[in-house]
Parts: sequence; structure tokens; C-alpha cells
Amino acid sequence: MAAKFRRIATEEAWSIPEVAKELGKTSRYPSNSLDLLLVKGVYDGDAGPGGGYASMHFLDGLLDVEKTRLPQMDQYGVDMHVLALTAPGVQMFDADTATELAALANDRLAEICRKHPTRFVGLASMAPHSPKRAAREMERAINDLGLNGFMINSHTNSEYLDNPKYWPILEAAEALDRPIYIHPRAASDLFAGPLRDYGMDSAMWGYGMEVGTHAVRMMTSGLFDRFPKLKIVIGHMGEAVHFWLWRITFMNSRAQRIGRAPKTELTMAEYFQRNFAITTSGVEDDLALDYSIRKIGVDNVMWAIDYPYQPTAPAVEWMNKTPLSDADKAKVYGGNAERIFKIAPAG
Ligand code: 1WB
Ligand code: MN
Repeated sequence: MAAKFRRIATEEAWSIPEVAKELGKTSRYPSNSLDLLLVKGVYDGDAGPGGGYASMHFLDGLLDVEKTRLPQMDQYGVDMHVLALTAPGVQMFDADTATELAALANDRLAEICRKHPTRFVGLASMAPHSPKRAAREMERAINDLGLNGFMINSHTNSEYLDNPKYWPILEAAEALDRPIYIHPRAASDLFAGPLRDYGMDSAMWGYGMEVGTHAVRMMTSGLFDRFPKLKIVIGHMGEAVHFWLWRITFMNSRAQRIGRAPKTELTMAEYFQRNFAITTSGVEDDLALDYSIRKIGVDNVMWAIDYPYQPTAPAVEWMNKTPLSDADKAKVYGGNAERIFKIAPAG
């Protein structure tokens, strides 16, 4: 494959056996969590049909780096995966277990990145439900382990990052000047009801509702007045937020006028433009990409595959063919990721 572009895939999932095993345990306790529909049977793999992602054979792909992933990257000309612990990360575990497993996962991730420095960079995990320890782990992940940013799988115990208890995490991200990627997990408990049927809990719809709502909460809460330099990345072609941006902006100003939304220094459109970037993960749609680039600018859109949940070949073939100038394609394929995640230039 021609090496015309540096291809950096920015939302690529990975796991370690210890986390997978702990997720397997969570699925054996009675719980209403909507995540269990996917997480069920994650480790022992005997869940059978409908048994979550074990039955869909994702686990092998998640645990692997060198056997299948790298050869597939080579085959399709993918230079780099930005790796992160797969959803829901450590966020279903108790705070102590989550803190421990996040550190272990970050250590392993750093090992992979050290071994293959031109092929992998990593987004660190942390336990949001232990915010001060999370902030210390974030410092360790960047300063000692050399990782490139952070991943949070949306809500933690049905709470969102606009909650002041999480501010130490946002402070740390801003001080370290690294983005937080807000990746989906299933919708929080009170948001889950209408998503329980027809597979709607999944990446088909529920995941996008959850992260889109999370992003809008952050914007409307006024959080970005307190953390003006905080950079948030959201996947799946912006989880549709920027498709609503005109209306969000218009209606938020009305809600501010009638006292139902906090007064903010900037408009919602201005926060989205300043504080967010999006990735294409799992949305291979020319029109959606064209709209995104025209709406928020070509510098704010990054390519992603969503490996192993979506296959590599069509993600590359789509991006190769999509009608963009070579200069713009170079930004979306890799240039923007280099800047946003501080990835060393190739060569
Ligand atoms: C799927 C996608 C499942 C993701 C996941 O389970 C995660 C799916 C944790 O496509 O079924 C993802 O990361 O996008
Ligand atoms: Mn993903």
C-alpha cells in the first residue's frame, strides 16, 4: 500500500487478561447495568449466543498486539494505533480495584509503546471514582510512562464529568496539556430504560446518546469557563453533537435567558469549536465527513478504525477514496493526531 499518508488510527481498543477477568466477574453479580449486555461472558467465553462480546470473538483481538493486529496494520498501510483499554475500562470496578487495574494497564500499555515506538501510542486509564488518585495516575502516565493522553468511558456510577468531584481529573488533563477521549459505554442507569430493547443499548444508538449527552452536559454546565484549555475528543463522527450544534446553541441561549441554564462566557458553538475534536471511528460515510469538516474545520477531525470492533480494510479503503484534497486527507489521516496527541513526527 502506498505510503502517501501517515495513517494514525485514533480509537483502537485493547485489553489485558486481568481486566477482562475482572469484567467477567462483574457480569456474574445481579445488576441493572446496561453494560452487562455486552460485557457478559467476557472472560470465560461460555456465554453462548447473545452472550456479549465473548460470543462475538472480540476478546482475542483485544488481548492481541503482535500476532494479528500488527500484521493487519502492515497489510493495509496503517502506521499507528492509538491504543486504549476497551470500554467500559475500569469504571465498573470498585474504586480500589479500578485504581490498581488502571495502573497495571498503563504499565502494560507503556511496555507495548516502548517496544514499538513507531506503531503504538497509548491513552491512559484512570479510576474517575477516585479523583485524586486518578490525577496522580494521570501525571505518572504522561511524565513517567510517556503515554499520550487519557481515556474515560463516559459516566462513572451514572455520574458525569461536569460533577465538581471530578475537577481534579480535569485540572490534571489541562495542566498536563493532554486530551481526554470520552469513549462510549452503555447509558447510565436513569438513561437506560428505552435503550434496553432491540439491541439499542449498543454502538447502534445507545453509545452515541450516552456520549453525546455527556458532551452537552459538559458544555452547558459552564465547565469550559473553568477549564478553558481542556481538550475533549469524542468518536463516532462527533456522536452527532455537531449535527445539532446550531440548535443547541440557539436553545441554550434561550434556556440561559429564562434561567434554566447556567450563564456561560461563550456560546455552545464556541465551546465545541475550542474544546473538542472528533474522530471518524466506525462511521465510514462521505457525507458525514464532509459535513464535519465544513462545520468544525479540517483540523478538528481525526481518522479512526475502532479495531477490533470494526474491520481495518473498509476503514482504510473508505478514507483512501473519500473526496478530500491530499492536504486535508493528510491532516485527517494523521497530521491532526500528531498535533492533538503529541505524537512524534514520522522518520
Ligand atoms: C462495540 C464497540 C462493543 C465498542 C464494545 O464493547 C465497544 C460493538 C465494549 O461494536 O459492539 C467500541 O469501543 O466502539
Ligand atoms: Mn471504540
